[in-house]
Amino acid sequence: MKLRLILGDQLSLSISSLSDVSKDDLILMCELRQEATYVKHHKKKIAFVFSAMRHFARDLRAQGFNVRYVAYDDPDNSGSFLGEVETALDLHGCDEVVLTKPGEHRLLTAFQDWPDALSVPVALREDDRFLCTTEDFAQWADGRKQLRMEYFYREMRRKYAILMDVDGPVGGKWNYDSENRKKPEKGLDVPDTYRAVPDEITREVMALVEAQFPDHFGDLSPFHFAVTREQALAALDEFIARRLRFFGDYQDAMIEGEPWMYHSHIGLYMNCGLLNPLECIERAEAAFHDGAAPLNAVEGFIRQILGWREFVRGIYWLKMPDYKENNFFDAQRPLPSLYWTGDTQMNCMRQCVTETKQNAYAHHIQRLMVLGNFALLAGLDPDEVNEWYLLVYADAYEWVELPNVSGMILFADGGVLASKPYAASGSYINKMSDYCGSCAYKPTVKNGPKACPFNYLYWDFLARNDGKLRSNPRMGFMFNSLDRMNDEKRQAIHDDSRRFLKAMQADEKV
Ligand code: FAD
Ligand code: DLZ
Ligand code: SF4
Repeated sequence: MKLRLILGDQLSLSISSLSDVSKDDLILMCELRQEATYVKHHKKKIAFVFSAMRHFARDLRAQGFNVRYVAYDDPDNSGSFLGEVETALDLHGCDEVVLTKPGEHRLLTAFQDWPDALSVPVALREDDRFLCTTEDFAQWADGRKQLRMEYFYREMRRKYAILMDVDGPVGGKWNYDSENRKKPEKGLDVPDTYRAVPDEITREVMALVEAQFPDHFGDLSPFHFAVTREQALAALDEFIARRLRFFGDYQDAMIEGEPWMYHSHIGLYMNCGLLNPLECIERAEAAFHDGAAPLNAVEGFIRQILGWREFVRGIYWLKMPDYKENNFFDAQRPLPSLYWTGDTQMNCMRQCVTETKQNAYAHHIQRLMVLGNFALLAGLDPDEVNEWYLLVYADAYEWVELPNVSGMILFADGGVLASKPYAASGSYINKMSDYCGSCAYKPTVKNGPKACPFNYLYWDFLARNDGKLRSNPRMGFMFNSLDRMNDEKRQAIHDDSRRFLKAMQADEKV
């Protein structure tokens, strides 16, 4: 009889730890203080994970499996994986522990010590729910001077024969990003996100979360995430039917009051195991072949999953644990309170923080070009920014969060993931959103109290990091512009930035 441990983001029947499961084995699942509080996750994220875990356990039992499910408020709950495995071994006398490798390095190192700590053998299996193994990624990366997603993605397209013709990529191009920058239009009719009705299990979990985690960030209600595989598949189908066709056009667009836009909102389901990445890709590809969605939308969507998702995971496991220590710009400023309260005059930041608080979700361009861009320009401490991103989003696990934050937004890894920092001034946000119209600041004003802070902070960021960025060939154009500025202009940028950052650190409403 084997003890098979299933973690909260391993809710897949096809997971390697269950590949040879028998009805005599014991499947262990546990809601843990350690996992719910090592960062203070958003209330919706905890409710989502616990409810999805409880539904998964229910479905396993319905199929005749033995499940030991330890609820959060069980008086004997030890609060840790090791404690729960030891208790289960004592009570049930299993002769081996089987589990799939976790998605976070801190747990992998802890699990690797288990053979010494436990009296039975421990089988730690690969997580084969991803499309590129960590070994294959390491092999691909080996000997390359630069790791670039685009080249990795092309190999993945070939390997899985996705959107391929006999002589190359369908449509003749690998990447249709240049067609995916449509500005938001007034009166755009954006379909609502998928909304599941909470059942009794979810309602019980919500009461538990409210009682046990009252001081955690975020709104618990309304709760409408899918918590079963059937619901997650329905959410995927709804995306394919109603939003995929515009996914490409409006991929970078932001509209006030439209948190969901034409994105898929399935990342949290893939990351916890309710959906399999290949099935999501194949459904999108089928929609293209059926004429239900254009190539720029389908290729763009598939690139996010087959390209970016696999690429960031590869980088995480290739570079950890050192990756977490990276701080290329030596950024030290503490995370300002506006990331928790949304209390700021910058309308873009207010909208994105408020929506994050309400939904445990923000779409990619909000995470990257608003919240992330500000963190980069303001020189926020990578540890604090990473902690924030890891706890506020329902889809956040370190393997995917850390490379996006330290690599993509903060350039804290010095260019492992991206070839240059994604820094931008207010004109980018003004172009891609309608946020600036109702902002206290003006995106067209460059200096002074009415100027958009992104404008002067952008140049201040370049000036501050001149020594680290000037030699980057992709930054030459920007430094040429900086060099053409006269002393008066440079001084105004410097003074505005110091005034703004000082006020922000003093917790004034900036
Ligand atoms: P869509 O826009 O519909 O995209 C489809 C899918 O592609 C996503 O569900 C996701 O699985 C994948 N994808 C897209 N972009 C990325 C990316 N950059 N990295 C990895 N996968 C990607 N994604 C997470 O899953 N967890 C995180 O903790 C997370 N943190 C992020 C932090 C920052 C600073 C940034 C810039 C991005 C982060 N992302 C993260 C990536 C991306 O923003 C989310 O995957 C996406 O917003 C989830 O919403 P969606 O399902 O509607 O995605
Ligand atoms: C995110 C999360 C939370 C909030 N709670 C639990 C839990 O109580 N029990 C559990 O097994 N998993 C939980 N998870 C998911 C884990 O944190 C996740 O498995 C690791 O971070 C590895 O990716
Ligand atoms: Fe954001 Fe600047 Fe636009 Fe205000 S003016 S919404 S701060 S980009």
